[in-house]
Amino acid sequence: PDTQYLDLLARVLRDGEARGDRTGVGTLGLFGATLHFDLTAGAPLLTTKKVAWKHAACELLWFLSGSTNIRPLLRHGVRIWTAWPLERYRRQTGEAIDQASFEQRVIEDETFAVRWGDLGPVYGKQWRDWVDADGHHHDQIAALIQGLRTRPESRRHLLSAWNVGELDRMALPPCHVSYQFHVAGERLSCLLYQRSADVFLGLPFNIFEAALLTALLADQTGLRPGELVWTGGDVHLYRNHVEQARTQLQRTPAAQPRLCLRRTPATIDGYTLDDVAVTGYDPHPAIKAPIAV
Ligand code: THF
Repeated sequence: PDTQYLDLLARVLRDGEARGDRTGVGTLGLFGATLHFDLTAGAPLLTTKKVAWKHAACELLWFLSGSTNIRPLLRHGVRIWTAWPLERYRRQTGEAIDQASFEQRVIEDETFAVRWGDLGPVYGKQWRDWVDADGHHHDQIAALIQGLRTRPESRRHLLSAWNVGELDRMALPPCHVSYQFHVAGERLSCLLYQRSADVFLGLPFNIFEAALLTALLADQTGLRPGELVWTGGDVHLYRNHVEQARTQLQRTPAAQPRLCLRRTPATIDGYTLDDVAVTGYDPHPAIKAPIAV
């Protein structure tokens, strides 16, 4: 998996167009890229830098739980979504609180968490409880599993987070916009369309999580993971990640790890972090990089 990723990273560095962006950091970017990962060969988890795969798995299970509040993530020590609520808190209260104190308050004070820890109707809400114009509630994940079981040949196995009428209430409009699944024989494949990809920080997480989602759905439907096709729209490297990217590009990939599930619960809601296992993961050291908000 590293080779495909590193090729893309190198291409962004070489051909990427310098652009300004919403965050003010500046990026090198290109438009349109596709990567293919053979899930039968193992987990698409990078070895050229250590990826916090447990944090990524935690985020995916959090999406599946339907939550849109950072509190459950923080309880697991996952801080990847704190930046957005923290910025809003500082802006609206004028208080110069540091990240750790803000996170502590979200963890300890439920009222505070409800008021300040929510991201609006982001992934979890749209995946599990999309409300339509008639007030009907749609659980896309339940429908997806039902569809995979009863009509595997369908071309409509879709999961979408792009709820147009609710975009302005989201802390951030969805980056991984849609997932399409495809059954061929006993194999379940996934095509993820991502409108915007932070190649250095977000993409390694996004790829692993799509593979995990595919593994969970396959586990629930008696199938086995096949292929992951990833397509990015605006694929960019933040200016302040360029040195880190060069460091990573000099590294030699190690053996590909494997992803397995320790247990098959009765429903998709039964998985916990302990059920997700990655074996044979012996990566190069982590490479730190700041997140653009
Ligand atoms: N915004 C931006 N600018 N980039 C993103 O990747 C991104 N996301 C999510 C929403 N907005 C985004 C948030 N996902 C990390 C990883 C994923 C994120 C945000 C941050 C991160 O900092 N990773 C570090 C540390 C991980 C850890 O230890 O928990 C890393 O080194 O991988 C893309 O979906």
